[in-house]
Amino acid sequence: MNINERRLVVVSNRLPIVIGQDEDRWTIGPGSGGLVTALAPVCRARHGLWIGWPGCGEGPPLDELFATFGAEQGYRLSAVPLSEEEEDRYYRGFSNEALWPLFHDLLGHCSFVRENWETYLEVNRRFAQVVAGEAQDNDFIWIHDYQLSMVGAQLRQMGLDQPLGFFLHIPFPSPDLLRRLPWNRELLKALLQYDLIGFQTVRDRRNFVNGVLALIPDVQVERRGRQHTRMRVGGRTVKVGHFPISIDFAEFNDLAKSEEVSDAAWYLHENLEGRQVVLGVDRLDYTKGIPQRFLAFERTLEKYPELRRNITLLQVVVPSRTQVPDYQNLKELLDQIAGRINARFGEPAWIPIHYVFRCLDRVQLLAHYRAAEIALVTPLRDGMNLVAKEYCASSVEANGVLILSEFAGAADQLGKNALLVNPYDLDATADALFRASQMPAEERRRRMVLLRGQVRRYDVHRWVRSFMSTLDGG
Ligand code: GDG
Repeated sequence: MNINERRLVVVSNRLPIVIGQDEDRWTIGPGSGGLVTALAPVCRARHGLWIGWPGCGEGPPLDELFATFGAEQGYRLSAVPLSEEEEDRYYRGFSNEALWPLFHDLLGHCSFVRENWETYLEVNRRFAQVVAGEAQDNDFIWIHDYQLSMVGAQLRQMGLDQPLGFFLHIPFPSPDLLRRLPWNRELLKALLQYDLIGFQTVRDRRNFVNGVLALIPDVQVERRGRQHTRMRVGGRTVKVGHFPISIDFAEFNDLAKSEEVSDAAWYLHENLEGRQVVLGVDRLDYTKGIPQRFLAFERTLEKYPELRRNITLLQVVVPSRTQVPDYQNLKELLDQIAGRINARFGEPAWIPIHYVFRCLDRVQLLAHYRAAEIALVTPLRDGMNLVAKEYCASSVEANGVLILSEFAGAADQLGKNALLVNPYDLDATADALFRASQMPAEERRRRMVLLRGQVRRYDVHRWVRSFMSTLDGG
């Protein structure tokens, strides 16, 4: 059966929803974040099913809310409930304090606890049970991200033989780093149970293949192609490919042009008194390099005093993983650094860093993208980074400059026309900021037109098609 005729079942840690309460009425709406932004349009187009943890306890009437959501959004939801202890060990403990930092090359943030690993296995088995309960013969089951790496292996054990795909949204570490994980072989063997394993970049794909060859005996590379590598494992063929995720370009482009966004962008700029706006937008996360970004901005003001009063850093930080201690510490650190820099350089009529700690609605987010002359996207390490692509898609006048970390997956595609920086190099980042602030209009335009063309051509729909056709093809 052709993959396109199959029903799409997406499995991810969190369902793509936000449940809230309006007086005594429960409400449900679509969530935010990289994965949701990318997959919701695909699920909608294919009338699919999305399975995941609803992110709440037993209070809300899920059946009723899911029916409302299905009618509004055009795809169905199915919940995997988790107890508080499971959430703590599987999600906070193993996913976010072991895999997340290890896979982002930040070994110092890792803690490897056996009980957390065991709960991770157990919760992955529970996800597999819910998937098995919902599965039909004609499904294509697409599992997402590091929280659910073992679900495919569990499904195989339960006897399911539908095509299984896995996509890792975050980077995959080098074999040297992977060796640090006490359960590295179990993890690799489980991943090899999928039919197709997708990574964001060539480098992640190469790290995985090299990790398998170094740690798992009796696996052969059958063929190394441009788009994917075929590996032979216990009589089966597993494809390992790279598929840079993207956004719905047309959706961003259209909304960015709307009157609502144009007006909001104009007001935002007026409030900052016409100064050049440098924008940062990130989830609160130590991988995003926000403290280093503040320090690079400080270095810019030291090194290029002519920019003082003429430039403002507008940093939006979306609250995230607030239960994890490293994230609480990060929030305090950011308050401290921004406060110190503003006290050092600020004047009655000029605040160097405007730092907002909340989630913006979509119109405001796009207004921020449109209002900013420069986007400063400088993660220490990032699977892809959709903010970089959204900024380009929203720069409808093609006059923005993108400064991008060389350690974001997005650098592979956008590096040629962005200004690439090493976020640990404060001087180089300061120089890039200065260069961006002085860049002549025609150079800004030339670069941004090419960036927009790149994001338009390789949009999220192409990402899905390319993943599926690789699974289907030879
Ligand atoms: C993971 C990987 C990979 C941000 N602030 C607001 C807001 N956002 C939305 C953005 C964007 C998303 O959140 C962030 O996506 P990123 O790609 O930057 O980062 P992660 O959340 O870490 O995502 C990443 C991604 O998965 C996809 O594979 O690119 O590397 O880490 O879409 O628009 N949305 C709203 N208000 C905000 O204030 N509404």
